[in-house]
Amino acid sequence: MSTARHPTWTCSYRERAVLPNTSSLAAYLLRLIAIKKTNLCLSADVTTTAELLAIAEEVGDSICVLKTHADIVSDFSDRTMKGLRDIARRKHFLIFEDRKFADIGETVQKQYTGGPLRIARWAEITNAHILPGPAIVTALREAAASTIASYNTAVHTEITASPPTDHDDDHDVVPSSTSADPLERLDVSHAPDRKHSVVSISTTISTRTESISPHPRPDIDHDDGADTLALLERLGEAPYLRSLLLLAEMSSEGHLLTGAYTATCVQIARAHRDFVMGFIAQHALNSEPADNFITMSPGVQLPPAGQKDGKKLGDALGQQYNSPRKIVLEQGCDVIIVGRGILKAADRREEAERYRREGWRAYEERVGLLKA
Ligand code: 5BU
Repeated sequence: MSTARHPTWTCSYRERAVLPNTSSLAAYLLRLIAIKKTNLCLSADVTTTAELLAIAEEVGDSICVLKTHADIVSDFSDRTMKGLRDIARRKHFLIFEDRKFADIGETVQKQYTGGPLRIARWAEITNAHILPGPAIVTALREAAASTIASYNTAVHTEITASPPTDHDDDHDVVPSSTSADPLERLDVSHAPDRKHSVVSISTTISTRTESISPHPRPDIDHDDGADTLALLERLGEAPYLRSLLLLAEMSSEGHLLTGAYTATCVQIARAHRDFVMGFIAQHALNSEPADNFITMSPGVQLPPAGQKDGKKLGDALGQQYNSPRKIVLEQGCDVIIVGRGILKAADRREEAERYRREGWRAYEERVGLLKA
């Protein structure tokens, strides 16, 4: 499969945000990457909420996506979800739960929306194997749509009020925010001991559906000299939408996601461009003119600072590593996913910056913004 000459290979992230067949969430991510100048995704493989929130806070400025394995977090709860969403909003990154769904449609819908993790509620992106066939995609898309419909509401809270009383402290029900993120909004059921007689809540429900005709954003897409913070402010919060990555290849030694399997994965993605944002793969898979899939690649590590690229890196359990340069420049991938390379560093913030710089440089070289 020759993909090297597909136009997206040399398109900037900004240019790709306005190509046809780009969903709103994909366009948001591409703009976010361009503004923050980072194609780095941190794989936050830690086992407690405290560690997860600490690492998100620590490296949040250097990443475009934070990848989680919620099922390894021993105390995962609403606090984890809310904490993550809060940091994602402040530091501007998307959340990707690496759930690797692989069951029949009926089951994956429940796994995606229910159980203790309620993934669809807090993770913009998740991923799936196509082993069970294409219905896994339609099932997850349907579940995502119903999650959006039930949570993507505009809540207007109004305090009516009651003649002033000498219990003014009881009148402090205020919307926590007008955020697009429902986890951030007022949850009256948790309001402590209110005097309901003096509070009236009115709720307006509006739902948005995913569009694959990107909206131009001249305030972001054209360089008018604004700095990163101003551009992030203009970009605003992530839309309350959901997207899927299909597992088209793995990084581990001897994996079976090859050849015809990978090609089928691409065909299934093309049939669901509104929901499938791209792939987990080791090389870019765009080959038809209409393709603008985002490829995210795990199995990325750098040799220790100061050491040259040398022998092939891996771990003792089948993981195989490539450098950001190989993955982005030579294989045409869009987002590098790094776990232990950053998590085990003495200074994780500095190490995340090192990966960010390497990934960004490889991208600039690929699209011709930097000479080799
Ligand atoms: P590492 O510490 O950088 O090796 O972590 C890699 C992460 O990416 C880890 O969470 C894996 O579950 C995940 N991963 C992977 O390594 N290779 C794959 O092919 C896929 C996911 Br799919």
